[in-house]
Amino acid sequence: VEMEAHLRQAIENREFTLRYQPRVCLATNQCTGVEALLRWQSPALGLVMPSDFIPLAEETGVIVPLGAWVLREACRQSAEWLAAGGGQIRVAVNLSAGQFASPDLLDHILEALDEAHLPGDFLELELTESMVMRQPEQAARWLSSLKQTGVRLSIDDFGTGYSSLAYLTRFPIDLVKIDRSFIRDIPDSRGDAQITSAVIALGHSLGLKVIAEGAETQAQVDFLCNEGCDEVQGYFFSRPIPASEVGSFVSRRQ
Ligand code: G
Ligand code: G
Ligand code: MN
Ligand code: NA
Repeated sequence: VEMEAHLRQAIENREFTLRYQPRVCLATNQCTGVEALLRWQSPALGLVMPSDFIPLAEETGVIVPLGAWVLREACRQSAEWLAAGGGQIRVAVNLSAGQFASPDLLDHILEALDEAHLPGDFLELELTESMVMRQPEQAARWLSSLKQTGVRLSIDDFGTGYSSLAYLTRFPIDLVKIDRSFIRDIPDSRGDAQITSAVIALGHSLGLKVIAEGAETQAQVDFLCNEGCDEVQGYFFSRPIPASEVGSFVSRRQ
């Protein structure tokens, strides 16, 4: 109960910040984008990680205004990088189920892009399989409306959910992100290596870009590179970093 009260106040009190984790293209070695990851610096509770407050934000409905703030802040920041001439990097924002179910989502996206004067294709929305598979017909309509704003759509944590493959062709998805649980034990785990190779091939055969999450070692990156994975996001390249450090990460790789 106490945490809920803090959470409600926290948006107004500007206690949230975003960290950005770079993604690297394996073919060019360049940074193609970053994923925005929310942090709550609470005066009362200290630094709170999303796993400790997103579920509560979902339960209480705070996720809708909080998610709107994340969209606005990520778009504002992305437009700033663009204006600074730091290269064409896209910002990816995680959506949660409560936001995806909210009729206000489309307006929040349009407002965030508009306010930042950011073209839609610099924003990517990360969805999960379970979010879209709960009501597939409705999700299909909703996703095509979102798509018309020019944003990219990706499936996060791919392989951990329903893994119904039908939706990959029925929905206007641009990318899949292989969940880091599959990457962790490659190349040693033959099973995980085979799954990863199969997801890369499947994604490509459907015309999707494939991103691997959570690569921490050179051996993992080498394996992914050999398998033709498009991009990697993981500690091997960078942990999530403050906005102020993104420019130099990007320029070091140009
Ligand atoms: O770095 P990490 O602990 O940030 O993130 C943990 C999880 O929290 C991730 O799986 C991510 O999906 C989720 N998360 C991070 N930022 C956001 C956000 O802005 N919105 C939502 N809905 N989830 C987020
Ligand atoms: O949205 P998603 O569930 O994919 O969130 C990404 C999460 O994965 C964040 O918590 C982020 O900090 C974490 N992460 C990103 N790269 C790595 C990595 O290389 N290793 C580990 N252990 N975690 C990672
Ligand atoms: Mn994500
Ligand atoms: Na993930």
